[in-house]
Amino acid sequence: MAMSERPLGVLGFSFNKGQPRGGTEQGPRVLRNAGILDALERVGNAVVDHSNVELPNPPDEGRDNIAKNCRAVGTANKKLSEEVSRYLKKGERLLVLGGDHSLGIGSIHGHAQAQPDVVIVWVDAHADLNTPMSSSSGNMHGMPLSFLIRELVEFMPQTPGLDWCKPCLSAKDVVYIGLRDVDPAERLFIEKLGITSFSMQEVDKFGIREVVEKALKAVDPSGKRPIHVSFDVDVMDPAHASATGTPVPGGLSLRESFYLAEEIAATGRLAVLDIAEVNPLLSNADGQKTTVANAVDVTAKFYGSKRQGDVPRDYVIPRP
Ligand code: 6HN
Ligand code: MN
Ligand code: MN
Ligand code: MN
Repeated sequence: MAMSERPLGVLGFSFNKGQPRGGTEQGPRVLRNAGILDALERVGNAVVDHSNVELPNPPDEGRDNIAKNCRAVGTANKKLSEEVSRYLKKGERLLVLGGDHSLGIGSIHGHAQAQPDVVIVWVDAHADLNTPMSSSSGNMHGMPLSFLIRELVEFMPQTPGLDWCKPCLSAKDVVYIGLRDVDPAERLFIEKLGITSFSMQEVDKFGIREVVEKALKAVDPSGKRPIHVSFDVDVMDPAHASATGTPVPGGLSLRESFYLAEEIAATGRLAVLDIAEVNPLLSNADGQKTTVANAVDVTAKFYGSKRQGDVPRDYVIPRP
C-alpha cells in the first residue's frame, strides 16, 4: 500500500524530563485540543488516536549521571520505541506528539527496528547531537542523536537507563535543516562524520526550495526510502513559535516551514513525524496560542493540507 494511504496512528509522548522546564508534557493535550486530529482527517487521512504512551513510574535517579534524568529518559523512550515499532509493523504511519525532544531516541530507534532503511530529516535550531560528556547543560533533549548514530560509539559512556538503545543509524542517513545554535562538539561531529547540514545560513543562501531538494537528495538519491522527520518547533522563528524551552532568533518563517512540510508530503514517503518541544507554560497567552496553532498547521501540511486549498473528502457544493 502506498505510504500516504496507510492509516495514520497518533501517539502522545507526555514527557518533560529531557529538559528542566515543566510544560512539554502538556504538548499532546494542547495539540489535540487545538484540533490536530480533525485537521488531519479533513484532508483524507485515516487517523487512529493511540492516546498517550503509558509511561512507567520514573525510576530513582542515581547521583552518578552526567546526563540528567537518564533513567527516566531511558525507560520512557524504551516504551516509545516499542510502540512506534509495533504500530509501524502493523502497517501504519505515525505522528508522535511530544514532549521534549529526547523523544527522538525512542521514536527513531523504534522506527529503525521496523524500517531499517529509514532516513532522518532533523528540523531544529539545534543539532541535538551532544554526547553526555560533551553536553554543558546535561539536558538529554540536546543528546538524542548521539545515542542513535553508529559512528559515535567511541564517544559514548555507559548511560544508566539506555543500555537497550543500540545505535541504528549511519551518519549519512541524517540531514539537518534550520540549525543556528550548535555547540562545539556538535559542530565537530557534523564535520568529522560528514553529516549533511543546512543551517539557516544555507536557507538564506539557497532558499528553502533548494535546501529541501538538496537535503532529500543527500540522504536518499534514489528517492525510495521511508522518511522520519523530527520537527522541533524551535526551528521556527520565535515570532511564530515562542512557547518553547530554547527559542533562538533568526529561524524559519511560517512560509518556509509550510513549504518544507508540503515538499515532504509530496514525496509520499513520510513514515513518522515527531512534533517536539511545544511548551504551553512558556511565553505569553498570545505566544502560546500562535505556537500551538502554527504547530497544528505545519503538521497538517506534512499530511496533505495545501495552501492552494483543500477539499475535504465528503464536501458537497451547496445548491439552492
Ligand atoms: N532541543 N545544545 C544545547 C544543549 O543543552 O545541549 C541546547 C539543546 C536544545 C535541545 O533542541 O531539543
Ligand atoms: Mn531545538
Ligand atoms: Mn547554545
Ligand atoms: Mn531539538
